[in-house]
Amino acid sequence: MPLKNDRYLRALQCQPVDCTPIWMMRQAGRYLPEYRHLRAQAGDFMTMCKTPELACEATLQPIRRYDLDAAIIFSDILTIPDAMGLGLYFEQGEGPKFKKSINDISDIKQLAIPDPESELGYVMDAIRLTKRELNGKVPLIGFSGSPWTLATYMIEGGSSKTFTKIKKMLYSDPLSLHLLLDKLSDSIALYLNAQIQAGAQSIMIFDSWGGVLSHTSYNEFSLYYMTKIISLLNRGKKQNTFTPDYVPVTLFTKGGGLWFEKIMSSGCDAIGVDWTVDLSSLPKEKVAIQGNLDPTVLYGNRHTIEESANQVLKEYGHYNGHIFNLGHGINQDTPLESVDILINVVHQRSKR
Ligand code: 1CP
Repeated sequence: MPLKNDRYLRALQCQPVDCTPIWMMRQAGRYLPEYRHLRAQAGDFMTMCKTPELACEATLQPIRRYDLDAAIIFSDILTIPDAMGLGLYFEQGEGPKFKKSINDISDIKQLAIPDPESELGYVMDAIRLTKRELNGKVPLIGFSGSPWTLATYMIEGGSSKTFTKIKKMLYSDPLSLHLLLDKLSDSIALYLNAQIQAGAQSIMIFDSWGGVLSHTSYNEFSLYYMTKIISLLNRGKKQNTFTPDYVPVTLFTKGGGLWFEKIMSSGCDAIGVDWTVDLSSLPKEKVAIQGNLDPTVLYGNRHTIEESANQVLKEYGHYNGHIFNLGHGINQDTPLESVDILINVVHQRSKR
């Protein structure tokens, strides 16, 4: 069915838009009372991910409440390691954890590449259902974590602040780490192509922890594999005019602002940037740019939110190819009205 609102897809192709599109990373989540209610009914987070009706409902919640220009399928980046047999679970008030973690080459050799339609079929079912329910209101984004970011959770056994175990492997046994990243890249390419096949209209790769690498390790252990994945995706053909069926890829390395030029060489269509980057310093209209308001600005009053959003628009708003977003996920204690204020100011002040 034709899209009623395609400004997000147009901006991703650096085509002119009526105003700047906006969506927010983690827009489906705990800051929404209706999400907390749904989550309490479901019992646990993975039940939500694995039940297409619940995942669809969580995806639609922010779209009903706010004038957002894109929906992102409700799921998690850790579905792949879970399907590889590591046993993902969440403990009350804590981050993700794995029952089994990856310690050495023998653990890595045992990992199988999941078949997306059977082992991760719940994600494809959620995409198909959500596409039907959206009925063309806004485009649907599919996503995956980057190989490096998934490997951090698999080797650390969960979230980390220091990344000691994976860095120990990187410097003492790099060949083993490369084997893991290679298997993850194959798994991710299959997974993302299945999401495209199921109806995802754009793809986002979250390299949330790429920024903890040195600049040389970033090339070798993160960007290299994301580039490979991008080359394997069935995106269709990009043309000089807006192509509604083309599936653009956004690459987001948190903390990767200094590496913008080399991220461009990955072949991605858009680059996500965090709030440390001055958008006016970036190359113009060569690749689309997603970002980059500090999510904590949303704790400020109306004036602060409007001025901060305006600053971002001043830095890049005159060029084609800007998707307004936060520089990272929205915080769970964000006031609901702040989100409305932000969306309205972005749409109004960016009118062409
Ligand atoms: O208690 C709960 O209800 C769980 C909280 C939660 C939610 C709402 C988790 C656990 N994941 C999600 C959904 C989610 N995760 C989405 C849904 C779509 C949307 O954006 O609205 C997406 C895209 C993700 C992606 C994700 N998961 C990332 C990449 C983006 C980022 O923020 O950097 C990462 C790193 C994860 C791992 C993860 N899953 C959940 C949490 C709390 C975390 C972060 C843990 C950590 O900080 O290490």
